[in-house]
Amino acid sequence: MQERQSVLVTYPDQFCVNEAKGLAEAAEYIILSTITQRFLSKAKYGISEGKAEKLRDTTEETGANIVIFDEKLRSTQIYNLAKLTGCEIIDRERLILEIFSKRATTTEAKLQVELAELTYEKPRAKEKVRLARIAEQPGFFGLGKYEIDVYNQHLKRRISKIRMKLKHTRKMRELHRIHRQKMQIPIISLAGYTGVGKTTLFNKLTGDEKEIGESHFTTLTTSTRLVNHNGFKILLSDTVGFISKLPNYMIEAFKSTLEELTYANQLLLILDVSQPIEDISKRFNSCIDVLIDLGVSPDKVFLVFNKSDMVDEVELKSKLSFPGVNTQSSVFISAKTGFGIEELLKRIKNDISESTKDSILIKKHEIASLSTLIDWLKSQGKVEITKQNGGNLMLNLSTKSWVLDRFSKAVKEIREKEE
Ligand SMILES: Nc1nc2c(ncn2[C@@H]2O[C@H](COP(=O)(O)OP(=O)(O)OP(=O)(O)O)[C@@H](O)[C@H]2O)c(=O)[nH]1
Ligand SMILES: [Mg+2]
Repeated sequence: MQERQSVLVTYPDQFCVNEAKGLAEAAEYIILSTITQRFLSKAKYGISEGKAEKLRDTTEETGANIVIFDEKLRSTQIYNLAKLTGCEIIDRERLILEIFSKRATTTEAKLQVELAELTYEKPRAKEKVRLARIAEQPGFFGLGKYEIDVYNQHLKRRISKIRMKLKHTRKMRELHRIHRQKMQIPIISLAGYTGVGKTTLFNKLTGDEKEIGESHFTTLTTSTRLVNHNGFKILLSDTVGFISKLPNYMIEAFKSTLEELTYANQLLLILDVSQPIEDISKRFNSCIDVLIDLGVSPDKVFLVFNKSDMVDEVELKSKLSFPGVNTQSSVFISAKTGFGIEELLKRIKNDISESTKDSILIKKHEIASLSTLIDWLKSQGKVEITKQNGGNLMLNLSTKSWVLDRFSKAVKEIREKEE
């Protein structure tokens, strides 16, 4: 396919080169050559003028007609690069959007991708129209006859329409979630970088046959299934994968999908142990950043080192020594061969059933809406209730950590609704 032949521009760092190549391949581009530079944020071309000339020469020599630029570019920079090289320019965000768009299968995922695409487009629209006017070839960026306000109006209307539709799917998710919470079973979510094996593990534990894939972003929607392991029941959720430097508006667009993570009683953060330790460490940090952004408490995170079958025992141990890792809360597994799965389930069970103590004050007017949950709490552990002056209740609890977590969330939700 002649038209997908590209030259990649990225940072001189193996992690960045590998990641960008992975993304480009997932979007079905063939990379003919790679050019690197330490800074990709120069005003005119992103890269320096000298490098830009080298890029032009390389595209000519290789016959590539696409440049993949592993950073966010402004429209003027895209325009300048396109003019210099005669190639189509795809920046990092555009590349991720292309993959998302290829992978989206459900209605919700399609809407989320379209919202991300329009949000990408919005700040660029004005500049594009200006450039279209001064461009030598009319219709550059396909915008020639559009007037700025007409185009902006169109974008705005479409964005608000999609937001409305997503609100509806979010409501549906909320109903499902309330239903799941009523089942009084702990919820465990799988999170992690794209391609680390979340869906493979999900399939292994649930017996499901969800699509797994070698390239990035195979899963774009969350699915939840019941796992019954010798009477120990959990609800397991598989989620969309992360990538470094994921722009905020993309997280925003996928919020209702990612929001599921904040309702989990425990989060299994999956890492790919077959990668170099520097890469594992970088991916670990970018996942933790996204989780913190979403409001997930780091003490709920349990680390799972997957793909152990690809690494020997001595090397495995050495993969643990990067900052931020709590080796107590981690386990080695292979979702493919089943190695370590029993141990993982045992650890989940122990962690989730660990007994915790806490005191929670319930205000008088909250008692009615919480009475069913208080009854459930009593059935799950020790609850001492002291009535205070004014009719408030002080609950002294000693119960499983996930039960306490579920109860605290219900109290928080009631309080947020009141505000
Ligand atoms: N050798 C080996 N390969 C694995 C293991 N687990 C997963 N894989 C492979 O890793 C690739 C990615 O697996 P997925 O389960 O699709 O990864 P994912 O985390 O769900 O990826 P996204 O949906 O893109 O976020 C596939 O080619 C799997 O066969 C494992 O334990 N060992
Ligand atoms: Mg997946």
